[in-house]
Parts: sequence; structure tokens; C-alpha cells
Amino acid sequence: SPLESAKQAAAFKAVDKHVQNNYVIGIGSGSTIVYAAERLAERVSKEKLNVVCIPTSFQAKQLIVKHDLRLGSLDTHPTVDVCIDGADEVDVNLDLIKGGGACLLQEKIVASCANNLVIIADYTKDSVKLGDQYKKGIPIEVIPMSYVPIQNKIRNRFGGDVNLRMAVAKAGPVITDNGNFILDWVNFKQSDDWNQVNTFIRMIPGVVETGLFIGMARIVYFGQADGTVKEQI
Ligand code: DER
Repeated sequence: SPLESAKQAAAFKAVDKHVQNNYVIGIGSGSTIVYAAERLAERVSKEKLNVVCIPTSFQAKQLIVKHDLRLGSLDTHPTVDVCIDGADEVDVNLDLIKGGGACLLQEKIVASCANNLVIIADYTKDSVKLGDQYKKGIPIEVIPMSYVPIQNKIRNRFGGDVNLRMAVAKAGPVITDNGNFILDWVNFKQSDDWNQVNTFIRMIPGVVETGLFIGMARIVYFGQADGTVKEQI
């Protein structure tokens, strides 16, 4: 499908351009990264590359193991040469909404340890402002016992709605890889200063992390429906 070939094109381009021998590579989460893991495995075996892969979720860990890639951790590799990850939406400043897959906490930690954060996305993620296209809300990971007061505080300060993300294949709320809940902040007013919004939300006791990745991405590869790739820096 055009969407899948877009994801694959972005993923292959990023791996081909940014992966070098002896690299420590952060492996993101979601569906686009699956193509990146495939391409990485192909390059490792063809070029006999020596790399270590740091997962950002149970899903990423499974991908690394499935492709016989060397599994590492921040304990032994606290500095990551490049982190390759997806995004739910990208604005013109390369600010991101992430967390559609509820993996934002470890994604942001690994991204923060990386010398370079490379985002791979299909054309549906390519927006002018956050919120133009992605309507599922800004994900926020919270400690379960605090989710109601956090919902109230965000709604009172910024408006919009703040919904507890309910599971599909499990009764009750989604539980993250870290044992927390996810709130999705929808119908938010588009901000010109996401840093200020992000800081306010992160300071609410019980908030663990937000899906606002502000000033973190260095380059974004947008796969197009025709299989070409648009770079944005
Ligand atoms: O949840 C996440 O942050 C993922 O990276 C997600 O945003 C990317 O999802 P996709 O590659 O399946 O579109």
C-alpha cells in the first residue's frame, strides 16, 4: 500500500544514511521502525557491522531479538550514537507528538541519550503545526493513582479534554511497559510555545513524561506515497 511503501522508504533511507560500524543505535517503537529493523539487520549481515541496539519498549526489544541484533541497555551503553524512531506528528520546527504507541517514556529517555535523533515517518505525519492532522491527542504518561487530578489540572489550565487511554485487548486502561497509565489530551489549543506547555504539564506531581518532544529531533525523513523520501531539518 502507498502508506507502507512510504514507511519503508523513510526507514531504509534513515538506516542507510545514519548507521555506521561500531554504533550504539536506539531502536524506537511503532510500525515504521519495523522496516528500519529489517534494513539494519540486512546491513549488519551484509556488511558484517558491529552494532549494539538499545530498545525503547518491549516491542522494540522483541524486534532486536527477532532480527538477531545485539541487544544492549543504557546500563552498559549510556551514550547512543543515533536513535531512530517514529512520530505521530511533526511540525515545521521538527517538534513532535509521540506516544501513539504508549512507548513515549523510554523513547524520550533513549532519545535524550543520543547524539542524533532521526525520525522516520510517512507523509500523514507531516504538519505545519502540532494538532493539524493528529487528532488522538498529546499522550501523557502518569502514575495511575494520580490520573484524575492531573486530568483536572490540565483541563483547568489549558482547556480541551484529557482522556484515560483504555485498552482494546485487555479490560480496563492501557498499562505502559513501565506500569503507568496514559492520558490523551485532545482538542488542545495549538501553542506557539510548546516548551512552556510541556514544562507546566511535566511539573504536575504524578506526571512521568509527555509525548511532546520539543527541540529533540535533528532530521526527519517523510516517506511519500510514491516511495520517494522528503528530508526536513
Ligand atoms: O508511539 C510512538 O511514539 C511511536 O513512535 C509512534 O509515534 C510512531 O508510530 P508509527 O511508526 O506506527 O506511525
